[in-house]
Amino acid sequence: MSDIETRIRDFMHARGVEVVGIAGPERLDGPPSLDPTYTMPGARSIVSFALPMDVGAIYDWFSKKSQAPHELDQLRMNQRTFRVSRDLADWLVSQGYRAKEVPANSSYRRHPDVVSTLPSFSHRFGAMAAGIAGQGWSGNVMTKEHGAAVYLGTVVTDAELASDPALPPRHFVDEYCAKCKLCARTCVAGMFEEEGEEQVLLNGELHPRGKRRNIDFCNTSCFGLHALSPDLKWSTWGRGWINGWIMNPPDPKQRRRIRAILVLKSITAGDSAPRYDLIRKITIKLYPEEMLEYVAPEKLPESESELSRYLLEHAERIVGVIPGLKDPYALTCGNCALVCGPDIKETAERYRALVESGIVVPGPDGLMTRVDSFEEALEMRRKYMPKPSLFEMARDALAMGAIWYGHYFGFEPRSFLAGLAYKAKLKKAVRDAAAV
Ligand code: B12
Repeated sequence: MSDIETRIRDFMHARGVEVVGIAGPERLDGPPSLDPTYTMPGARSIVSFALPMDVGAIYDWFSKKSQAPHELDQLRMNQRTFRVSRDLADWLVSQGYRAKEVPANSSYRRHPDVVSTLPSFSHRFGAMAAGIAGQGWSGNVMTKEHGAAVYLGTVVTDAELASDPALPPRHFVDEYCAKCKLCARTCVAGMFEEEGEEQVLLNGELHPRGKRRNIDFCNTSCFGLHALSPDLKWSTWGRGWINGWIMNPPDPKQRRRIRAILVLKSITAGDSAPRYDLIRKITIKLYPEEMLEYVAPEKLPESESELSRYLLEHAERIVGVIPGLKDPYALTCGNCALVCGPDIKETAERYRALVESGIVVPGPDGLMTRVDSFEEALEMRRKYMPKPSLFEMARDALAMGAIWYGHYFGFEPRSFLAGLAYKAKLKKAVRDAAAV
């Protein structure tokens, strides 16, 4: 019988997963979110895998042709990574090991700052440790096969597995990003810059990425609270604009002010809680396969307005999102990952599709509508921007608080201490590297 590592790969390939890697016990030294025992006590190794995003859906998204294909891809593929992970974990158990899948997303450790979003396990760091990916400039990890436009999954196990070879820490940043960095220009809030690196310490090696200016910039644009490009020429699919940031980029160091704007903007949108609940539920809960049958391509209505109604019903009735959802399209950005293809030419193609696509704003029928200019967008927003009532805002703010504080508030001494130890190691490694 072939070794367990080969049988794991065969199991994954049989399920259509081509990009799969293994990291054994000696390869799991890094930030606390690379510790598999947090997910399953006694875990010793991980299996990491990546599934590609639908590239056609990315072009529909960037060119503002339609939001739906990529939203459906996110729904289907987050459930698929979860399903494949669960199946692999069950199979490993049938082989006499213990194993557990890591949820696709939204499984954060409890923390006094509920928006710190420190994961139970980091799929990114797992993918780097298992040799299937390397850190890219945006902080997303890149695969040789699909760039950063992938969905990641991980299974932890108590099996002592042999590790696959890892990529050199600077592989993508030096070989690819140094000639590209278009991801930085796709971020409407400028979460990271084109110049200036920061490091992550993994297995004694420093892995570079673009220096983050303020992670709340990503929380803001990725949650659709600010959607307009700095040059006012294109947008994400978000409905929100932060007027104070138009032609006046915010100072990333004003952390409290930016966090306050993020919170205020999200609790006055009127539907933030059901939108986040939708993102959370499709990434942290594994639904029965029937859940996806309802959104099988052949079942979907043709017209955008009927499709929007159909997916809204799916979110409410089948996903079970809390009341108050106005549109089924909870995701609005992800540009920095979606733009990043298997080669620089493809990335440049996607970037062009985005920046030449114009601006989308709420239109007459409540659907997002594409316009060519900032002036037209202003006019459309004046006419059709939804204005939630005070009651809707208050209900939504309470629901948002209940979700975030209910699931993520607290203090975990183990994580805190592990974080301090990691930070000290990182500081020393950066200092030593600078001294060389
Ligand atoms: C939290 C989170 C977010 C947050 C924060 C992102 C961040 N910190 O990087 C927000 C909401 C902003 C976000 C945005 C996006 N995300 Co996200 N997100 C996650 C999540 C849950 C964890 C990310 C992570 O690994 N954080 C840990 C590390 C990377 O964060 P860090 O800032 O480097 O940590 C530093 C310190 O905090 C410390 N540290 C690390 N871990 C820990 C733990 C503890 C306890 C302590 C004390 C300290 C500590 O060390 C690090 C520095 O050395 C994962 C799912 C998962 N479970 O892995 C998805 C994931 C990373 N997201 C993903 C994607 C695609 C996106 C978006 C493109 C939006 C989208 N469409 O989904 C953007 C990209 C933004 C960007 N450029 O990073 C994909 C990534 C795919 C890829 N190719 O890398 C993932 C893997 C989801 C999936 N299953 O595919 N995301």
